[in-house]
Amino acid sequence: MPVTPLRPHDLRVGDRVLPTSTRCLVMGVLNVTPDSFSDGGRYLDHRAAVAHGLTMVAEGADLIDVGGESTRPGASYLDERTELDRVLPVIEALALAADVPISIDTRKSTVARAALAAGAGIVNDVSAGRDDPDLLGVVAEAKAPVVLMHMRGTPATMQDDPSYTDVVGEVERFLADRCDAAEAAGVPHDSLVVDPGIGFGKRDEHNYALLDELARFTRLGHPVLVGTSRKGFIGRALALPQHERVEGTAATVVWAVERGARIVRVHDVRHMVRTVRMTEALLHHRAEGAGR
Ligand code: PMM
Repeated sequence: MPVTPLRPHDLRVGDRVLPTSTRCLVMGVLNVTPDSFSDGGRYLDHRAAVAHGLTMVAEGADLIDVGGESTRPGASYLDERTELDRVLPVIEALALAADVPISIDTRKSTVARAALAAGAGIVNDVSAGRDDPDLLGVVAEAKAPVVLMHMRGTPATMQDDPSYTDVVGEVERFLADRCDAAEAAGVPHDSLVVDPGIGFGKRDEHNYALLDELARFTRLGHPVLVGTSRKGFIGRALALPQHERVEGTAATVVWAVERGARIVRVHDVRHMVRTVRMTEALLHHRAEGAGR
């Protein structure tokens, strides 16, 4: 039997309310790494990163996710100073110029703390508070929402032969446990977001199973965030390189929204805003027609 998605709570970010109870938000990805924003030299171009963030806002992004550490499969650990140098100038500038909340994609409490002080309003931790035991306390103190994502291992090791006996059940239990840990650290129930972590310690069959049963994660009572954008399983399905995965990404976004996703983390904001809105128009009419 298909599970009907449950309506989650909204998210309060400072004095703003993100309406996750009523629609799916689009989170624009801003990876501030040398392979994204440099002129080919060693130095990052922070201005180009800020400009790209503002373009995504103009294209309809509801929030911008700034990250300095690559979490791609096989990526190694980044030192704190380098991560701070990458993200802080961009967060400071965007917090002043953009009228949407900014999230910081980090596993480190020190980076989270500095980013929140610089104007970020949300913390996105792909380790769900496991890598750094202080991170959830920093989030609680700042009264900020936090994204708790499932990952098997670390980015350096996660694709070394991942296996599960019941991937959906295991990810569900993991997320329930991490939600309990966050609440025990003082983060309120209504500040939590859960994410099954597509591509993080998963084979293609695991990614497909998680997307198929995505609605189950809405039973945890929080907005579900999904990050499929341009990921490897789309490349393998279509035999296309990263920059040609926009249509494949759109198909996964339609699928995820129909199964209750309330935040999609995407690179191609203009296209995915339209994809989400059209999917929601279809869902709205289905709901209206239900009584016919
Ligand atoms: N994926 C990436 C990085 N951060 N955060 C969350 N919450 N969910 C994700 O799926 C996620 C993430 C890796 O993707 P990228 O390298 O294209 O940014």
